[in-house]
Amino acid sequence: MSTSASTRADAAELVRCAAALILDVDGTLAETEELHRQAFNEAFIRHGLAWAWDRALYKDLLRVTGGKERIRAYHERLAAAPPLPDADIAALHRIKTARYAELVESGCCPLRPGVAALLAAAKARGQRLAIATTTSQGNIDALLSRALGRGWAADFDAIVAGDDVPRKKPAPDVYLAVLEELRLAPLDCVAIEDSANGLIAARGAGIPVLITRSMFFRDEDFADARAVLDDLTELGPSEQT
Ligand code: XBP
Ligand code: MG
Repeated sequence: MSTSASTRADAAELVRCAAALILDVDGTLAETEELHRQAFNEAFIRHGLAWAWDRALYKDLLRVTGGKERIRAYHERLAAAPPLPDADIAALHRIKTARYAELVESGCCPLRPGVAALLAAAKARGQRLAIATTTSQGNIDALLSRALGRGWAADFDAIVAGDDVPRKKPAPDVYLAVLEELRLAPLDCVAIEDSANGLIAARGAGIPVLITRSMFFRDEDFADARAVLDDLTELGPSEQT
């Protein structure tokens, strides 16, 4: 998809004028979903389940945010499956999370193009940074410690994960919690997202949204976003210093 010069300019202006950038993680900072998928599949094998999520199925399952919720939703689709108690889902998800951390720590999942430059430019401009994600605090730390170094969290004023709030995206809870921690109004911020569920969550909190299209969500409906880019390098040279 080719992004027009005016969309790129609008996106750059939106980012430059914000007091805070609130960043999604999966799909936005890095293309992590393939690693999540691999970790789910390895957890199923280790748990003795003959389940295998291929890319097409996973794309569909990604409509359900949250790993535990996604496992539950898949199980409910299977007509004659034996019961799967919550404790089994929690155990499966623990195996998945441990495997995901190993995969991320191997260094195979770099930040997406333009992300490091955007973080550096925001810091240089004195903008505040925050994270609003569905995944866990442990997964955020595994990814960003590898990508940005152990002290990465010092640059972020709020880090809110899915299990920190009552409802995961597309509910606005993570974004509302971030706004409260930052003590900023929604229109003073920009949310950077890659999915329709993330867009709905941020818009539900009243925050303007910049979309960076990711592998699994390229063709979603982003009509409610202020701007849609292919990746964050399209913000232009001021973000690339
Ligand atoms: C990301 C997710 C997450 C990951 C898995 O959504 O939906 O569920 O796929 O994470 P978003 P966990 O990028 O919109 O925040 O297994 O840790 O839940
Ligand atoms: Mg995402």
